[in-house]
Amino acid sequence: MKKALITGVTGQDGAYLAELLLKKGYEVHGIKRRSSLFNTQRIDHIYEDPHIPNRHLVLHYGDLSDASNLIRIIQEVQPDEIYNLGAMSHVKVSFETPEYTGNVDGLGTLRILEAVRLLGLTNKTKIYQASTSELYGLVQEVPQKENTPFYPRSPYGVAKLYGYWITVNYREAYNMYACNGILFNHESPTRGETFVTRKITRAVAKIALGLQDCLYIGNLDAQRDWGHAKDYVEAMWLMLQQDSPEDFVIATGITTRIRDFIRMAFAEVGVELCFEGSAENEVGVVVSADSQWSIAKGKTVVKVDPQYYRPSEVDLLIGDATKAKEKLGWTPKYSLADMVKEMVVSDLQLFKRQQFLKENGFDVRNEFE
Ligand code: NDP
Ligand code: GDR
Repeated sequence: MKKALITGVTGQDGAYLAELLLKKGYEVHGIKRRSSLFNTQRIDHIYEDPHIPNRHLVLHYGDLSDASNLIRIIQEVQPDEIYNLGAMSHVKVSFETPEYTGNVDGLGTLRILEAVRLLGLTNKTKIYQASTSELYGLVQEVPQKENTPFYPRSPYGVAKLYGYWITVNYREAYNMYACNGILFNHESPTRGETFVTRKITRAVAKIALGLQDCLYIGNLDAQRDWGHAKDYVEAMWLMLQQDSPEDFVIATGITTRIRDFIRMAFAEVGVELCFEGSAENEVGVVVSADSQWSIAKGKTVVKVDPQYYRPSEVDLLIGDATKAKEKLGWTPKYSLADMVKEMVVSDLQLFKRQQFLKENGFDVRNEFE
């Protein structure tokens, strides 16, 4: 039985990847952080009680800022594959916590590589590094591919640039099987609530149910190449099943503006939106609405709030995944429309449940907000 170790197993991708690897018959080990409240909601459905013998999913407390902890876990597990997905992954937040982000996202990657090297596992353990389209930053070329020059635009992007190059360096210097997946944005119903897609689908659901008035949003003009996390974790696994390690772009090749994602999400509840005004004064107004929901024609349901702007922005991402298609046989299965529908339906369900519980006298403050 192959053993995999996933850092960031409690995150969006970690949870989908753990599920995939369990299905493939792996023994999966995950590193989770200690937190004052439970943080394992995304993997609760695959969790196994520690009293069960021969468990397939084993969780270890750890942190990418703690080298001795990582060395101990890797020594104990002796993994065949490590997926380094742990990170402070929010671009806007990285401007507020730049040093921490550098430590975890940049040096954290080095700590994993160095642990494998020091433990003499370079011939056994393959390493996947979660690199990102944020490396491209200021547009140099579109669509972006493996050899497009990097120009990161945030402390997050710069930290990930270190992670990218240290992975390449360990591969070349020590002949390790280490590779970078340069993944473009990917989303799902379990996407973190403060990333723009999930923020939008949650707001659409709450507005439709009469639980929220308005969606406050930042830059409406940014363009992103959005795929589905389920498709993208498949690509991570494929990258570690090759004869030799290489870096791959994973993307859909289609880019969409934030304002169009908003339109698509509102359309899922039968609302047609038009945008009026410009820049900081732009608003989204209801042109027509399905009478099933609490949304009135003429109502302003989207407002720009400059507090969500970034000090420096990545304007346009669109990826060329031809290499992944040719060498890994990877293509995305989900369309953006499928994904938007799935996310809105899932958030509607979540908040209908909240509404039902509230109406029946239960306190749901910590459960959904
Ligand atoms: P999430 O933010 O959903 O998950 C991040 C994970 O990292 C969580 O499990 C989090 O733990 C964990 N983590 C955070 N800080 C530390 C730390 N100091 N030590 C150990 N673990 C830590 O991100 P995604 O699942 O979306 O992304 C996975 C990886 O892929 C990240 O590295 C991200 O930067 C990268 N990436 C993501 C893309 C995307 O569009 N989703 C695109 C390209 C790259 P906790 O649950 O406790 O917060
Ligand atoms: P991104 O994702 O920065 O691309 O990083 P995010 O969803 O946060 O932003 C995408 C774009 O939307 C614009 N935007 C807003 N973003 C947020 N979060 N909140 C808002 O209110 C808002 N309004 C407009 C942003 O300015 C940006 O242009 C994600 C993360 O998963 C990274 O970890 C990963 O590496 C990259 O994707 C690829």
